[in-house]
Amino acid sequence: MKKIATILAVAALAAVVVNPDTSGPYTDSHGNIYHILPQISDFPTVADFDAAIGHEIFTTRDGRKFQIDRPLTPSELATALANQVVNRALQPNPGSFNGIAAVVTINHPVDEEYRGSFVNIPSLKTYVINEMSVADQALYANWGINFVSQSGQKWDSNDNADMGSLLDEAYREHGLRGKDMMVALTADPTSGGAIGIAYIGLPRQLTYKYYSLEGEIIQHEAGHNYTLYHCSDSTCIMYPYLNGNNLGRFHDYYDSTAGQNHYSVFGNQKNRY
Ligand SMILES: [Ca+2]
Ligand SMILES: [Ca+2]
Ligand SMILES: [Ca+2]
Ligand SMILES: [Zn+2]
Ligand SMILES: [Zn+2]
Repeated sequence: MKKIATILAVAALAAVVVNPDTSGPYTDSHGNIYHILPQISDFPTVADFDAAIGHEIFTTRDGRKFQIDRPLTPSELATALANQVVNRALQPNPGSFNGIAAVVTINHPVDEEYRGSFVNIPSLKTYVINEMSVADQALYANWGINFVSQSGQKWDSNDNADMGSLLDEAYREHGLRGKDMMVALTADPTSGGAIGIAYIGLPRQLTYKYYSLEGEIIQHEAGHNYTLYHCSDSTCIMYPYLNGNNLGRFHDYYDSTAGQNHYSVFGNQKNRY
């Protein structure tokens, strides 16, 4: 009996040994297990990646769910940047906001690489506050959700971690700090494979330094924070990748890919945080 107990104890110990640089292994909706998250370079074409991964829901070893928000191809990026100025000016869509605002206070852990892309902290603050105003403009107009950046910290991000682990690290080391939501910012060079990540239905997200598109990415991640999944509508901000025309747009019909009407789900979830 003693020998069996020892073997069981060893087995139990092996089960809890995890790689600190990843929040995986990750499980997809088919039960497939990933020790490293899939990237575009794992597939013959970007279209193949989108077909296999664009709408997939992954679960971390701690049971948190997310989808992969992939980087843009060079031509997609050019389109997104070319359309950005116009679309930022055009948002938001007219909405049904009844005048009662839900203030959602935000804490920002900002990693060393992100900080390093600014000449000083005041210019960083100005940039982040502007991107947050881009991110919540349509949310405010439609549902009265007002993101208010209230605090930030210097975060030292693990240079070897994957995106889920980076999000977890920011939350573990800084977290909400008494605010309603964490919007962490990173420019870590080794985190690859995504331009943002948010856990579905939890008030925490991580957005990457990605040209000047953080406002668009933060809005998409906020959709995930408010329980939205990726849809099949390329004009919607919850499409699996940014197309540059979709800032402020949440589709308002039932989509079987997402299993949601984004507009009505957001309306139902507007007081979530
Ligand atoms: Ca705001
Ligand atoms: Ca750290
Ligand atoms: Ca780092
Ligand atoms: Zn997404
Ligand atoms: Zn949508």
